[in-house]
Amino acid sequence: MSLAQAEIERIADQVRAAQRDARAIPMITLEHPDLDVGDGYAIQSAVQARYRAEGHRIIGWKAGLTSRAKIAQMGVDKPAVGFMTDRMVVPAGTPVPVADHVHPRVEAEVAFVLGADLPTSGCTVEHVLEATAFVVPAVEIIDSRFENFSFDLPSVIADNCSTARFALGSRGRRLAELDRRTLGVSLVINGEVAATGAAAAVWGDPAASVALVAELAGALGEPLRAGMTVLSGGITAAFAVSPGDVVSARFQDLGVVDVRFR
Ligand code: OOG
Ligand code: MG
Repeated sequence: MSLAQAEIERIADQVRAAQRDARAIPMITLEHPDLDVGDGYAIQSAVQARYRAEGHRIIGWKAGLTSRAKIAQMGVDKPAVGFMTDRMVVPAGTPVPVADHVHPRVEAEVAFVLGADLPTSGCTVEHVLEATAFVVPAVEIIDSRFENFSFDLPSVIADNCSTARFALGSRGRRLAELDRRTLGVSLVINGEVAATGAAAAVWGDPAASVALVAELAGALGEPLRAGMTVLSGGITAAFAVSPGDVVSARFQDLGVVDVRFR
C-alpha cells in the first residue's frame, strides 16, 4: 500500500463519478505509478461504500480474468474480484441502454447462487459444491471506465473489475446434474456465433473460480454468504456491443440468457 487514505477517497470519488456518468478517465497508475493491488482494493472498498451510501445492496461477487481468453485479451494475468449490487441486475426482457456505459462488452458466464456461507480462507471446490444451491447461465456486461478499455491489475481492481450490469437465466440447475468442466456455451450476437467455449476455461473448473473468489473477497473481510450470487468469470473473450444488438449466451444443459441493447 502506498496511498494515504485521503488520496484513496479522492480517487474513489473520481471512479464512482466515471461509473455513474459513463465517462472515461485516465488509468490510475498514470498518476500513481506505484499503485499496488492492495491500493486497488482499498479504492474498490471506498467505491463500494459510495454505492452503499447511494442505497445499493451488495448481492454478490464476481471473478475477473480467470480464463486464458480473458487474460490474452486484456494482457492482465492475475485474477481479481469485484462486488455486485441489486441495481446492477438487468431485469428479464428490459433493454440495456448502451449510453449508460463508456464502451460496454459482453461475456458468457456460469453464475453460482449460494445456499450456505463459504469459508473466507481455505475454501475448496468441495466447499463450493456443498454450499451452492444452484447455477444459472449469465451474461455479464463489463465496462472499463479507463480510456481505450486499457488497464493494469491495480487500476482494474480500483474500478471494481469493470463491473457494470449482469443478466441471469431464469432456470437454475443443481451442480450434481451437470458436468461443470465440459459444459459448453455459444455466445451469439445478432444471430452470429461470436465465440464458443467450455466452462473448464474458467480456472480449470468454474467451482474452483468461486473458491478463489471466496479467498480473495475473504482476504478483504468480505465473506460470501448464503443467498449471494457469484459470477465465475468470462469463458471466452468479451465482445463490444452497440445499440440494437441482441446478445444470447446459449449454454448446453443450462439454457439461454438474452440481453437486448438500445
Ligand atoms: C475485467 C473484468 C473481467 C471476467 O469475467 O474475466 C471479467 C475486464 O476484462 O474488463 O469480468
Ligand atoms: Mg466477467
